[in-house]
Amino acid sequence: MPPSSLRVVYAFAREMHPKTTDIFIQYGTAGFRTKANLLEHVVYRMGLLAVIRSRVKNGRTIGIMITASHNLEPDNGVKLIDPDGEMLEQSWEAIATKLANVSDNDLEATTAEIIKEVNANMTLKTSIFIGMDTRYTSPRLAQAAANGVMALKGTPKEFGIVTTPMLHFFVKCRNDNTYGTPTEEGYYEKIVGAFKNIRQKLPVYGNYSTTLYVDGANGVGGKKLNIIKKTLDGELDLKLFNLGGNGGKLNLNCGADFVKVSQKPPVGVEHVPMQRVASLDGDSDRIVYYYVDDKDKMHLLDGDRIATLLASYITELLTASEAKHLKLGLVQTAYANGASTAYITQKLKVPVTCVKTGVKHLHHAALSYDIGVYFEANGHGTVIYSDNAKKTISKIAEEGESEQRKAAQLLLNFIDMTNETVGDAISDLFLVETVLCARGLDAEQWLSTYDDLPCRQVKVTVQDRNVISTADAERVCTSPEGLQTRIDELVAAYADGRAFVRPSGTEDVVRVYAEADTQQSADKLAAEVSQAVYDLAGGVGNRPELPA
Ligand code: 16G
Ligand code: MG
Repeated sequence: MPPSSLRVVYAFAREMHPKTTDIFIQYGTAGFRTKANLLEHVVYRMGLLAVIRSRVKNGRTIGIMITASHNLEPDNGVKLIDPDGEMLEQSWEAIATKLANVSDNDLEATTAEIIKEVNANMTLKTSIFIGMDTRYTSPRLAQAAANGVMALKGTPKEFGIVTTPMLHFFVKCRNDNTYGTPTEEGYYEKIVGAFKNIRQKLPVYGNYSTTLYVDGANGVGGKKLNIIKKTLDGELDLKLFNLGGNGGKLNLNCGADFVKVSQKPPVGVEHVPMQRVASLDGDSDRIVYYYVDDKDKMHLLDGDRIATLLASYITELLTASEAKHLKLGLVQTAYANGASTAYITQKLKVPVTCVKTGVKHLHHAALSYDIGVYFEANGHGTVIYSDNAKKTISKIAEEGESEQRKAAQLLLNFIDMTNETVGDAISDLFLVETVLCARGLDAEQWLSTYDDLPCRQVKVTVQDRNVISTADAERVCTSPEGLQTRIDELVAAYADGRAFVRPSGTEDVVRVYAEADTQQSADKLAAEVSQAVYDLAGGVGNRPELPA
């Protein structure tokens, strides 16, 4: 397409979605994310980019999701979904950043330049899927995205309010119809259908109870579970809280991120001692569990716990179906509790890979196994199965001996219940419930599998967080000079001590993580490392204090 036919790109931009700020914005770990009122031009431009990306991919469908996940209501964000339902290819992040930041006057020329650079065939037909979370700023941004798509003669298809993982699923199904039907009904049919199917084969026994409380973070996940709930015939008794009504604010003192980081139960959830609660985040791609014991102490079952639960059950089914040659591996980040890694490698004998924070890194590493289980401690994760694994398991399900067949059939249901494109709180919830039911476990028994090391996460504000560089999956800090040496000295003073620092990809802060043999030590170590960051990396505001 010659640049002259891109006039409309500029006209749309100038008249409807002008760039009103000079603040530089970067496509980060999970797309662009900032105050909603700074995003309209960015989202419009991502509409343009989605069409270009689709045309580079032979007209295959690309997704645009409007969400700021677990951030509070005033924020919003946008990310692109690639044809197989995965995150946007990393090399395109710089292109997205460039397009988002040029002036309106340069937009037409930059768009033309990008089209040329990536060699997109602009005559191809293309449809772009658009979804959004429940924020009040989302509809307006979704419209800007659709306008961007239309400016380059793509066809937008809007799904309205959906969870982020649903949109990933729709994109995958649209480009590969063997995976499922690209509609909300298609999603329920596959994932919830598989759960109901497996529940017929696994009677409730032992300490497992079908009552599950859910903290919906006042976001989209709870609303969707409310739809699903009506179709569950006693297989699971969902009691839903924080559904967005009654003045509940999105992610405010509730949701998976709040529960994980503050290690406190969310507001708005009825308190029943020992009751298992699943807490989702605002766009429903994270889930953690917790319960409060009869002494009012909260016990967290985070992404590490879910990963180990799923990995051990899949291993059990692989052994029973005699498909042991399929290589199962687990992918974690530096945030994984040291005790979980020890348990996985030493007890489960499952290999572990550690990668940088961010789903795309985990997903990528998981692809190297026949069956890759990946989870961030924050509750984002899923399981992915290679074609070879699926074929092998299907064959055993048909041709194996009776016991092998049974296990392989359960495994096939398990695969269907999994949203393999990305971490999915709803899919993960059904997977966890299946394993707990199959093993007759209550939350306390699940927790007793191994003992977490106490840990603490804190943030430090510095002038420029990019002065912090890391290596070795973020476990070593390579700049500023002297910081790692200081961290090593501090860590050495604690039993089971471990600490690392990294610049956040979603907030203008440096994150500090510490663990040690007692909570007091973990808190103290985190505070000491924070002081080191403050001193050596240009801290601003009050110097972090040591606990009394
Ligand atoms: C985003 C990432 C998540 C990561 C988090 C880290 C996706 C879909 N989400 O939420 O994986 O754990 O960022 O945030 O990639 P941070 O860089 O601010 O610590
Ligand atoms: Mg999220």
